[in-house]
Amino acid sequence: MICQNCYTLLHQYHILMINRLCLICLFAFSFTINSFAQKLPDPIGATPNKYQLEWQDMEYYMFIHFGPNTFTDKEWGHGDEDPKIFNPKKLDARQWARTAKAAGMKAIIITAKHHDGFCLFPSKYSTHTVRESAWKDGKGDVLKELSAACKEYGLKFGVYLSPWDRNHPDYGTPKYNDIFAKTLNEVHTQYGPIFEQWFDGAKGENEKKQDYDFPKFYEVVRRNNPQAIIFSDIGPDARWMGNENGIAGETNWATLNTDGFGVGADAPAAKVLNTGDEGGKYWIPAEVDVSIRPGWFYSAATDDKVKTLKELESIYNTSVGRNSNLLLNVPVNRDGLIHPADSTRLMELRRFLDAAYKTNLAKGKKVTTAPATKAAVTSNLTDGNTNTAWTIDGAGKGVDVTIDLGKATSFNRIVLQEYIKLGQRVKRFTVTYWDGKAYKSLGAHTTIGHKRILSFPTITSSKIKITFTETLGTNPVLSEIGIYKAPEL
Ligand code: FUL
Ligand code: CA
Repeated sequence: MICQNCYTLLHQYHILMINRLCLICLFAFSFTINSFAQKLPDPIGATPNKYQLEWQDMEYYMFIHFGPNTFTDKEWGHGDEDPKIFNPKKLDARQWARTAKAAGMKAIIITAKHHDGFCLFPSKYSTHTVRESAWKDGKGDVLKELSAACKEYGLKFGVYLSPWDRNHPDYGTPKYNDIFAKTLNEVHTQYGPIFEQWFDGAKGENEKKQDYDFPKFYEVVRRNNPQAIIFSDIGPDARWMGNENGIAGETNWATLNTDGFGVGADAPAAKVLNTGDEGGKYWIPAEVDVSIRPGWFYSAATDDKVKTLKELESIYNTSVGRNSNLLLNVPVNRDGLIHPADSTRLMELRRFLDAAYKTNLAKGKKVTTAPATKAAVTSNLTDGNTNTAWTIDGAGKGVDVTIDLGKATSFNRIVLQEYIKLGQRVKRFTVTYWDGKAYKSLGAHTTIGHKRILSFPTITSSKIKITFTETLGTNPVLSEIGIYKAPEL
């Protein structure tokens, strides 16, 4: 027999011992983990904030140009078009969202207001909107329908608004900045959450002068949607990459010096936007905006000019594969639908990308480095997890990373990713492959950043070696290396 008091004491003693044991186990366990864990260097220079990090992981999303231009076959409306012409009788925003989702895109950004001033929502600050159009007897609201459709399909929603406005009577007067800020505020309070605010820097020649109050505009966005990435020629969160052909610089730094520069005519040279600034003061990664057709707006005349799968894959490589996000424009037609010519091509691209990147031939394969690093750490390079990284202590003075595929293997793509949370470092690297007798060149390359895709004709080899010849500050910090065999096009 044991009395109740003794029993309770004994019981408490047991719990105490169990807790102790657990603590000891936990300590031993974390020690084991820590001894394998990679010690990572301090960040270098400008680094992404958490919203930029999430945004860079999105990689690929849809742009939609839609408005009176769709009904007039114009690219730049004059702002004097009769709003009644806007009448997309079969408009189905769910079809757009369904298409984007099936295409593997992560979001949709729509032209809430293009240069002609027409608002795809019934703005209180304009008389040139869907409310004045023939569509749904003026009761329609494209932003409302699209933001709901995006939520339904698990896509993020973003908006393009052109500061340049060829319709608004106050454009060119100090009053306009306030009007534009209020218009923005309507969009950001009624249709959020908004993941990206796209500010277009374009403006025609010999147009009314207007000094934009961008700090005021940014404040509206930050106040209502603090997570939103603000895009313009120079950021502050994401930048234009200098052309509309889908081709980011082969060298592309996510860092840029923007002090003293502005949007539009005051922006840095297109060449600079294309490559970023090595060691630049701010983290402002590039976004590649390009249209699937020759124009930004739909025209029946371009139904047979939708970019080919080969062209789209090339754009994917020169955007996502060059440290940029890809914002692919798919213009909606006069019915208010995505045309089958475009959606067919989007699905072809999806199927291609899925096939190409389904199997990482390097996954779990043996990686060795010179100088040597612990096997437990090099495995971080091929574990399929971008949150685990590899590096070598010390300044970047030539590091080799060799992936042994174990047997002769055919491949035509190599994908490299830097652990950009700690900044962008890689400046130069070369790739070689073992042909059975010697290492042969797969070229000399420059930056990596979030993602770099190297595309080359299929080779068969059992080993590839990547030599980092120049990095900023310390040795490279990489999160993943992938080797793939894409279908031939
Ligand atoms: C440009 C505009 O002028 C085009 O019409 C289009 O909207 C494109 C995305 O940006 O600056
Ligand atoms: Ca990893």
